[in-house]
Amino acid sequence: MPTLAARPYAYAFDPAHTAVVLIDMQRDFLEPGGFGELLGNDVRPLQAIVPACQRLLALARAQGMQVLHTQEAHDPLLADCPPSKKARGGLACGIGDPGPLGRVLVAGEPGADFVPALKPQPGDLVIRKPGKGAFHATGLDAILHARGITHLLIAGVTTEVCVQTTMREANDRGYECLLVEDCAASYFPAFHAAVVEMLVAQGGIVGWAAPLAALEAALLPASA
Ligand code: C5J
Repeated sequence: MPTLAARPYAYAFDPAHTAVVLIDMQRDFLEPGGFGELLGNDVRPLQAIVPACQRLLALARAQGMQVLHTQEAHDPLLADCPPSKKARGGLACGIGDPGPLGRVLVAGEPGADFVPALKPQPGDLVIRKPGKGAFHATGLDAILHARGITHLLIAGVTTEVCVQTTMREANDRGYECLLVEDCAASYFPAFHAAVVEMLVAQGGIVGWAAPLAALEAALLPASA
């Protein structure tokens, strides 16, 4: 069974029972004019992880691991968007409003789509989610159970919001989770670093963390 050097200790996983979960790599979070920038953020730290995420997905597909993308987006009527979420931030152009990338965070709009370099490919799964955690109000748990997935390699944006929330939800449901730390990013690099520390603290209270190179070394020993 592949075992990779991780924190707080080695992480063993069977690729046949492992999914790579790529969180919310959407134009609304990574591109100028999207929800992230409308909230006042600099999107460049998120754009910087795209090449590493491409490598992660290529590795996963080559090893026969399930790839799963999440997408934070609401239905056009915002029936799945709590008024509290829409109101948060007091934005002049917020969720559901017409913005530079179409209606903000609405399914089917340009901003809700994945960045071109990380579009889902045949065989990948896509989970649309209305919340920050990918298990909230979705069929994700049932889908993973049906495929016999027990281990999750988690990546995407943002580390302290949707990535961390999803990893905590998964941990509570019994999944063995590893954050691929250089395939995740925050608008606030200090938040990213702090989250990595808190996930692996106390003996891995939420799970493991390792860089992509450690995963590559475990799966492609010649690259080590
Ligand atoms: C946020 C996310 N930050 N994908 N969403 O609203 O982290």
